[in-house]
Amino acid sequence: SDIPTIPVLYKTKWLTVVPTPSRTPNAVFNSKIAIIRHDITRLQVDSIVNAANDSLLGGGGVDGAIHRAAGPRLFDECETLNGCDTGSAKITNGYKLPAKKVIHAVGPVYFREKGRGRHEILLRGCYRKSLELAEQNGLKSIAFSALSTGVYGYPSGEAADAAISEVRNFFEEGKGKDFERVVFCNFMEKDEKAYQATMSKYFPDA
Ligand code: AR6
Repeated sequence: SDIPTIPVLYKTKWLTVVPTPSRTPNAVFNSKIAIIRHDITRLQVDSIVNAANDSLLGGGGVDGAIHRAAGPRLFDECETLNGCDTGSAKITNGYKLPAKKVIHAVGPVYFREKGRGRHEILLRGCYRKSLELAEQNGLKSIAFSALSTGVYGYPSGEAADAAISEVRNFFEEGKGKDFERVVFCNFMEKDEKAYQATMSKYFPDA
């Protein structure tokens, strides 16, 4: 496996919170958002978001890592779901993972959907549906993998912009009031940098 084994960290230690802003409306959201670089399978949160494909039957990348860490009962549950549309998500148990639930989101294949002008709508749909599922299931923390930015070829910067702004929109609509933490969990330094560069645009520090 190319995935290093990293021990579960204490919640207070793995969080990197962006600096507290001075404007009140942002301060409300600011403490709820975090960017980290870590193996998502090691996070002790209510839900992690998998970058799945429309079969929901596993694959490589973060999907493979999640299935390996969760054990075979995750595959058994996924088999009952009849796949999932691109731009949407479905929820399962977490089994052997430290996370309680897995939200399996199907991001767009960048170059295929860009040609149809749908790449961003579909990626935003994944974030939106995942947030809705977490809220509907009473989950208070959600950690997203960087959906579509691996083999599906979505550029990190563009993906970070869609992801972070969709979370901000969700909060602006008065949703997710019970959320304690929304985490963007990156694996590669380039993705972490893209998220850090984009965060202040939607969760400003000013
Ligand atoms: N923890 C967190 N992030 C990870 C991990 C990990 N353990 N491993 C990889 N990443 P990808 P996609 C990051 O390719 O582009 C699968 O075969 C990785 O660095 O996993 O949405 C599915 O079954 C990247 O930033 O997903 C689908 O067929 C991000 O996870 C297809 O790949 C997503 O990369 C989905 O492609």
